[in-house]
Amino acid sequence: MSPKFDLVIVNGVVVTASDVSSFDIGIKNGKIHTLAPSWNGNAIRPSWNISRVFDSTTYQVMPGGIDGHVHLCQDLTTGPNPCPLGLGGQCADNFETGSRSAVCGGTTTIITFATQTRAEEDRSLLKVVEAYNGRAQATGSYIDYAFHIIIVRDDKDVLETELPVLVKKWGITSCKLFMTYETMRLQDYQLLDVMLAALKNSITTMIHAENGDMIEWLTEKLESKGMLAPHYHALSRPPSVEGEAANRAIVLAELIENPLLFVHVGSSASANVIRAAQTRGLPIFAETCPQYLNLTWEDLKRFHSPTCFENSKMICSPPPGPDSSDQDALYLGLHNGTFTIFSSDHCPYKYDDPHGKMVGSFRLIPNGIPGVETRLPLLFTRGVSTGRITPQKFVELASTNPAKLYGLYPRKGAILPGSDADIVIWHPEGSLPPFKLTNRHLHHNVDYTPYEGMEFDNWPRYTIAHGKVIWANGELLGSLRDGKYLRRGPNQLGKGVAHFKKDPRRVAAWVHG
Ligand code: DUC
Ligand code: ZN
Ligand code: ZN
Repeated sequence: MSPKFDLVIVNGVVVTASDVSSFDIGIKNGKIHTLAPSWNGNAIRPSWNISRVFDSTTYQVMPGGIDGHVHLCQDLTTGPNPCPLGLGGQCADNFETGSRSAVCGGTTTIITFATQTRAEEDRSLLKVVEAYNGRAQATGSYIDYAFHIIIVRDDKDVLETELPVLVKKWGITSCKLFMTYETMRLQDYQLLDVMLAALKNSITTMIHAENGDMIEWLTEKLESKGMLAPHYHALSRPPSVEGEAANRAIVLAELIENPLLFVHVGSSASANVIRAAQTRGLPIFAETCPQYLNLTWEDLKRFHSPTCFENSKMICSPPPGPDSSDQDALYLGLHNGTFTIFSSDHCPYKYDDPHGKMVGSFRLIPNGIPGVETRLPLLFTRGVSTGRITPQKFVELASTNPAKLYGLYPRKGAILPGSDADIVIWHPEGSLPPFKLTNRHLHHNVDYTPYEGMEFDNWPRYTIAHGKVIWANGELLGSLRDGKYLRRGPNQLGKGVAHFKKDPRRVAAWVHG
């Protein structure tokens, strides 16, 4: 006799990162307890003792989405001299509204950022994390959450004493470093210092790779010509800005054998550099995001006029590519493994708000767009339904690889006995009439979506977290007490093969001694 299951999903087309096949899933105490090939068509195994049954015949059943790049409650003015260059503004979502939006788009785990600033009171990374955790606890969260730490200073004592505590006490095993933004960027010397400290603690380095000097130089040139409208933001950051920084970051990381994750890769210039490094066996990982597959410079100009600032709704950094050729290259990168993960980079600012996007010049417009809720439906509609990527690849990019990269697998990102029962169930193919998205459909605290008017052919019908149905047929059923803080382990995706053949002319392996 089986144990008494709290919930059983029968006859689902279970999609994992490797397989598509019909299974029954038995859930008990928030975990997947039993997984068995579907039994006899529609019938339920007589031996199964069941409280509640979900018949998912012809529904695709996947591990819940894991969004490894979400900004909530984040301080975006950075320190004593607030930086005007694209970092002002107030984060519009907190853990309540951000996690709510995530659930309604099929995501069951979010990793958000705790941000150090250059202010003296932010020297301590531990204090920064405590403060951010306080913000999460202030509202609660509908789904499980974790933190990356953003490091903008290279205080040796802090790195030496606090990184081990971040790992052991908090399970924070990833940090983000910036190569641009005056108040956040680290110079090459500092990047090497922080990367080495991260490596010693098995912390994955995430890198925002844009050349800050090129951006500042181009911005000043545009300003001197009176080219201030939002869409000039893209001209201040042509693809070579990303390509140069990506190449430099790889050279720095290779010198000290540090694995790197490139976040929000937006151009083929950068993707090609990353691909070449991966081909050499280096442990280089990459993330791309919906905006780079679905928006172009044309979208940045959609509402262009000398006074109309609506184009600021599309502004993020790096900007999307000039035309669809970059999108094709990025889809290829999803398909061929250049990209390890697909995240939203949900960075929410309101448009019509004193702390929002409606400000006077592209230099001042906060960089970032919302997308935690649309991430999975966009990739499903534009990637899976069109056949550009397989359903298995979808799961790999949106759930399984984020779990492995960020040390959560197989608790998360898997449909396996013992995994958390975090599951997303889609509408059966063709059963949801295609519809045009409007911001009213969404559950974030932002007054627009960059994907307004885009057509979708599927959307998560059910989201299940810890075995509880928290989103069903357009209704939010969860509670803010459902989500718990997640301590994470190290990167589970390996260290590449290049280190087996280190060349002392390129690699300073002795620095580890
Ligand atoms: N980097 C991000 O990761 N998000 C938005 C803005 C930025 O520069
Ligand atoms: Zn960034
Ligand atoms: Zn981001």
